[in-house]
Amino acid sequence: PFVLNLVTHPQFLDGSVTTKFLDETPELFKFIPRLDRATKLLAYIADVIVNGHPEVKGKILVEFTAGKGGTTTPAVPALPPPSVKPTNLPEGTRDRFRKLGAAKFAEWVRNEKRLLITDTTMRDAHQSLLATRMRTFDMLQIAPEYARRHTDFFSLEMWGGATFDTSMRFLKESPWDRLAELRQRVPNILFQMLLRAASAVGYSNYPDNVVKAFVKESANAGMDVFRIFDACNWTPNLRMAIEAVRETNGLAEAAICYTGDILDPKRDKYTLKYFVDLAKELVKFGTHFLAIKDMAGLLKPYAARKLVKALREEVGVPIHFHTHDSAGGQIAAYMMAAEEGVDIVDCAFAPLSGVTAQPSLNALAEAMRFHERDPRLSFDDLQKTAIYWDKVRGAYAPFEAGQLAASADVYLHEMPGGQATNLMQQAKSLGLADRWPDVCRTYAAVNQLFGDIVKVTPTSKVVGDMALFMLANNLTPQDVQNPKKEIAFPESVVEFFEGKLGMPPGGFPPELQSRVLRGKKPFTERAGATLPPADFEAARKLIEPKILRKPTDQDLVSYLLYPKVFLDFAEQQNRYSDLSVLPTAVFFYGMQKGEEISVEIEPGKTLIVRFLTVGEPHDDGRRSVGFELNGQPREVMVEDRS
Ligand code: BTN
Ligand code: 3PY
Ligand code: ZN
Repeated sequence: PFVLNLVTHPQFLDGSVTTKFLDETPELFKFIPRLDRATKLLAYIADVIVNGHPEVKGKILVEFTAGKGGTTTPAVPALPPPSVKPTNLPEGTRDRFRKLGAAKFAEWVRNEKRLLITDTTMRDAHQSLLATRMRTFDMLQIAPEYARRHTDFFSLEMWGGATFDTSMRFLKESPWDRLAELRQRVPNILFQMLLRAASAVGYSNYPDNVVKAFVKESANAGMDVFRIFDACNWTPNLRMAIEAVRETNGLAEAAICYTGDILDPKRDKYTLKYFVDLAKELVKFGTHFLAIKDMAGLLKPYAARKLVKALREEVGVPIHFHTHDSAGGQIAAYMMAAEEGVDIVDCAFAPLSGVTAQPSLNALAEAMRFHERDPRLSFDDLQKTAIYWDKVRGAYAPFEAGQLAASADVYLHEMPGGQATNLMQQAKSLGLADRWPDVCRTYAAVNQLFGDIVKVTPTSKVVGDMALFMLANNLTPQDVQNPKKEIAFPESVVEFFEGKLGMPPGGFPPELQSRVLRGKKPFTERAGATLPPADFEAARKLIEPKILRKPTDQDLVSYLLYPKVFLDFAEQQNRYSDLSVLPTAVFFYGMQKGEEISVEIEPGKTLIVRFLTVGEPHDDGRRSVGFELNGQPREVMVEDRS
């Protein structure tokens, strides 16, 4: 069943093929087998069985239980319930928002006595603890339970930030499908995402029309609350993004990114006044809600009290406080903030909470019980969901950060919680894994070299890249400043000093800037307004033959944000079909001999897959892998690259 790509090519079909076409369209000769989904999935599973998954190679699932046929089966959570449209669900915040509209809904939030809670488990928590590797599969299983049990939550943060590219890059699954599938199962609770202002969900500023298209597609796909931050707290970028969200029917929640220490009289760059003035600007730009984004967990309890009190006096919109528990004391910050009238706080379910992630939702709900701001969440309901997440975490052991406990070190390096595990993976890939303490120290030194900046994606990545670069090349801070030393700065560092990520408070340190730029002219205005707008129609034509189907608007946006990541992902999708339907243990570890799984490839269409055996290598280096598919024997040939 191999079909020559030419005859299915859109330009062939519409008759616009010329002889030059063959030369200009090399993808015609990448033969993607036209197979059915079952065969494609078996090919994937067989490949992982023979070669292992590159990301977890050498690791096996620790926990095994006795399985069928006297063999062992990985202890994976139960299969998802059939995807039926939920009915008779309790009313949640999304229903209320839709009924009231943005202004009245914000008023309702302001008038709530209860401290409201956002659950970050499906975004920030796994980004911060498991290098962003949580798969859609594990979210979908519990999603219907959320729609029934957790309708008192303010929102679920389940999208955006680093989860957009990593889902395609590492998990080979579509972020858009994740959003749609979750939306279908949870129609009643607000969904929330993290939007990096002019960087959308990327690592550098994009032309405005790309950011606008991304926001529009996200809102169309069911996103409600857009938490918008700029990595330099730069208001022109924040304003553009707030306006983009206000053009949709979503809620804009612009953020002040907290850094420094407002209680420390010696740190006078990021003062209480700085943050309050910034917040007032955001309200002027029309943000519906205000977020305090404490991405590194530096807003200590008494500082939180002081900041929330001051903001409460100066701004009328609801205030939503986000922190990371890296040092271990942040539940106290939430309680202080609650006393001063903060409206909403971000927590993660206990099994995915603490350390570089958010404070524990289960703990906070109990800490506040019987207080006048008691969130009034059912203990039992919270425990049931916690038990589920506890099982899920086990399958991701290879992605654990390595930081087992909270550490006050964060007050020195100020690294965002969402960056820690990802930077650790980056360090590992450069062979610097055992030098983690040096990575942290160098990270702090780079921050000083750069003028004490706000460190959050993408500026935090610039600092991280520079720190790894210095370690890999044995460069000291003195070397970096030494005009006699020739240094080829990493690309991201050059972009930062060009002003392509916005303007840091107080500007760039001039000497280092000219050293990095070597005569290159920095941006004097917003990069997004200066860059040539993306040509959507040209991009559409370009990618259609590469992805072998008509691009959707979502495809187009993915491509414009991440050209290579998207095309690689589309290729994998054509080769293996939608891999998000596989249980996580199977996706990463393959199957055990004799193990049987059922895979729902679409509602009502289920495959029963049983793995039998792997054959000896043939002369051509391939092995045959034997399965039973819905009771029928099936054999798959796989190249042994192990
Ligand atoms: C990566 O690219 O590092 C992770 C992607 C996973 C690739 C899977 S693993 C099994 C199968 N065989 C391949 O060569 N690619 C896919
Ligand atoms: C992200 O941008 O992904 C973040 O989590 C920043 O805190
Ligand atoms: Zn965060």
